[in-house]
Amino acid sequence: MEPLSEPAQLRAAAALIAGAERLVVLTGAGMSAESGVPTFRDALTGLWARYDAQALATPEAFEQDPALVWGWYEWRRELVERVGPNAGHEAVARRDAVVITQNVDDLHERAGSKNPIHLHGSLFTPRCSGCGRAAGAPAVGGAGTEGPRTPPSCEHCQSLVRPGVVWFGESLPVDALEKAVEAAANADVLVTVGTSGVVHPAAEIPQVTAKLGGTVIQVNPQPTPLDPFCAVNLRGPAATVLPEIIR
Ligand code: BJW
Ligand code: ZN
Repeated sequence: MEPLSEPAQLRAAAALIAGAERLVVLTGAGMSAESGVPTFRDALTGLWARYDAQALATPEAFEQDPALVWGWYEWRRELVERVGPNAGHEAVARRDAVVITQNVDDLHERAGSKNPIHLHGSLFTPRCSGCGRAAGAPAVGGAGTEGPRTPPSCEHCQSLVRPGVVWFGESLPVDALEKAVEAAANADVLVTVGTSGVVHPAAEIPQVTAKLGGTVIQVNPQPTPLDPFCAVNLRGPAATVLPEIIR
């Protein structure tokens, strides 16, 4: 079959989404890029340019240097608080869809999506690294400064408070993963947006839909390992493409 032209691909995706009865949207860091949140695998800027995000997002990094890791997450939380959802988040929120996100920001919620499934946790739910109790939401705002910051201690057991995110080697929250897989299995259309598709098990979610006969549409300026599972690959940015295909 001749590859469809770009406008034809956009029209095809829009028609598939308009006709979907059970629509799922799976998002990654590229979804929030145009809001001003750096993607995970982009070179970090400023002070953090010396660090590899993949090396900071581990339990071992927190054990070795809790202030470095806590400072990085506090800097990111404050950055997210200063920005807002983009036209892509808003387009997603206008449709009745199950939103599954790998992002630890809250931009889907702030755009109006109801109960997005957070596979990798949140910047806003710190917890004790010892007893696991919720540590209370961090104070809104902050200096926006870069650099190490000593994490608070748990008021029950004095262990250090850690970010409420899922690091490499840690299990995803069971209920979130179960809900995500169930939604993907039942979806007639799944739109995957702004994820490099290299982190598992999240990367397997589009395959669940494709293998069970659903249609997968991808929105990403770059090719990814998910390309072969996608009926339509739209090579563009989320904030431009999503409003064109979700009407
Ligand atoms: C745009 C755009 C625009 C730019 N518009 N698009 C099977 C095979 C191999 C390995 C494993 C496996 N199963 C488990 C593993 C180990 C590991 C893993 O996957 N490793 C691989 C990297 C090799 N997985 C785990 O450890 C997971 N746990 C687990 O499986 O437990 C059981 C187990 C443990 C050990 C062994 C086996 C089993 C946990 C994974 C947790 C991931 N956590 C992080 C950090 C969260 C906190 C934080 O944010 O700091 O989650 S890592 C990081 O990657 C973050 C992201 O959510 C995640 C995915 O990244 P994402 O969203 O795709 O972002 P990028 O930056 O990679 O890509 C951005 C994309 O956007 C690009 O494609 C751009 O082109 C695009 N883009 N601008 C649209 N405007
Ligand atoms: Zn504790």
